[in-house]
Amino acid sequence: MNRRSFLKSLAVGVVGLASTSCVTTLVKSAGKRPDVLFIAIDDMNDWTTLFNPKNPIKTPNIVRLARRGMFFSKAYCAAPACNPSRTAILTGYQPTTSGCYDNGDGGQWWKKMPDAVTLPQYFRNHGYLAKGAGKIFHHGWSMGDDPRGTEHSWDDFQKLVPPRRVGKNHNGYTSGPLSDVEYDWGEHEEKMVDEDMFEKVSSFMEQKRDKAMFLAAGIFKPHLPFYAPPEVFKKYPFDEMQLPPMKKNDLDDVPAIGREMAHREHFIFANTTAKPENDPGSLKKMVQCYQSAADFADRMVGRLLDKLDTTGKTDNTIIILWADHGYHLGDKESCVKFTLWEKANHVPFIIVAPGVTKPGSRCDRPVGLIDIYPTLLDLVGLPQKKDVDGTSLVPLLKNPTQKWHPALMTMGKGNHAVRSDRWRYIRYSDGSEEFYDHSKDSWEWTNLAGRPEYAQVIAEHKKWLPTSEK
Ligand SMILES: [Ca+2]
Repeated sequence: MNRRSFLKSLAVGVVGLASTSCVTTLVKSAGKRPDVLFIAIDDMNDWTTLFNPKNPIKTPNIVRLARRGMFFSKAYCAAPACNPSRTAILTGYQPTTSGCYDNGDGGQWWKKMPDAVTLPQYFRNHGYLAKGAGKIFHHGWSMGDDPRGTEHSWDDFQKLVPPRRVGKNHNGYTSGPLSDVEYDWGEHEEKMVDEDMFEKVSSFMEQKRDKAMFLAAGIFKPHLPFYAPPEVFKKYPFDEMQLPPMKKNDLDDVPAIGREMAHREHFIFANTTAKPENDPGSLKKMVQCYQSAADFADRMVGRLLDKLDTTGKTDNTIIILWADHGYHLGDKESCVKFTLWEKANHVPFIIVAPGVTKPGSRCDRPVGLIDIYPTLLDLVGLPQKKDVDGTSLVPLLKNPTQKWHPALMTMGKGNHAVRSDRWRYIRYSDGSEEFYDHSKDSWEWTNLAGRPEYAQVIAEHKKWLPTSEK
């Protein structure tokens, strides 16, 4: 039995057919199938007030959304990079199934799976309109659109180019990679591209239609360049700012492949930590700009919700919000994603399903964004697509404390992390390992792999590693 069929048998065994009744209620009471508002955020980590009111990044609008439905406090991407994470969500296949592991040429999913039926495409095939704008698919090849062409996934889609600064960078670097606009950060006085996204999505909401709609809103922030309008920065006074805790020699107990992952694009960490704190190019300044860019993304979520509420369709709209992966902000000597640690993989994830989710509910079971595809089909009452890797989360929407399986993350072939309620187990392609106890080590400072007292619990986690990889 491969991992996929094992997961399926487990899901059926554990959850039975518990989901059927609530879904039927939703569909029937609606009179027609519900709309879906699908909100994607780029590179937003868990250092926000959604996870803890004491966290420094203020996300009141995402908190407001969570109050309407269920917040998954332990949600994980399939892969900590834009393209493989989004490919997994939108095709339903883990990187180990699709062979799409990274943002490079090998991640061109449409070459490996030209006939993949994407999530919006599946909705269209079943009578929905599918529209969207901004970064839904990875922006690199297609500006957020289906790289095979709009017509494969959408009735209408607005491609958008991430923000570009004309003229001098704000971070003060005049040479080297950090002088490239893609790595810039600072106050941005021009219109943000996410405002164009919002305007387009708003216009889609206003259009008259007979069919139910799958509507995708792809927010580019907080992804680099870390830009936000000046007024947002006022919420994050530089003198009151904190940096993530950083343990000296944190990587000493990390295997070589883990250190290599942490040091991908190491020039950001190396350059920013060499600058004095009050320099525009310092780590502290960069983190302030990330916070502001994440705050700006939250404002976009607020505008989308307010707009939806004006249409009168909120009660018949499933809202799903996710970020494609997390982000390191100097912790683990890293200022990017691309690692198998908690900070690069732990993401905001909320589902609001009228008639199914209880307002203000919370699920603490580890779940994967790979589960979005079957979950949405389940919620709107469409037939399941049988070959996808995830399992519907509707049973957890009904009973958030029920038994569930761990979440799986992959960074490059052969490198995986398994996250259970309490533990994170990492195994790299050379067989080296890490193991962390989240009940007392949320920043993953102490690698427990190799200690005999954990051998049995590590063995339990190993069972969830993929048994075959494309
Ligand atoms: Ca991303």
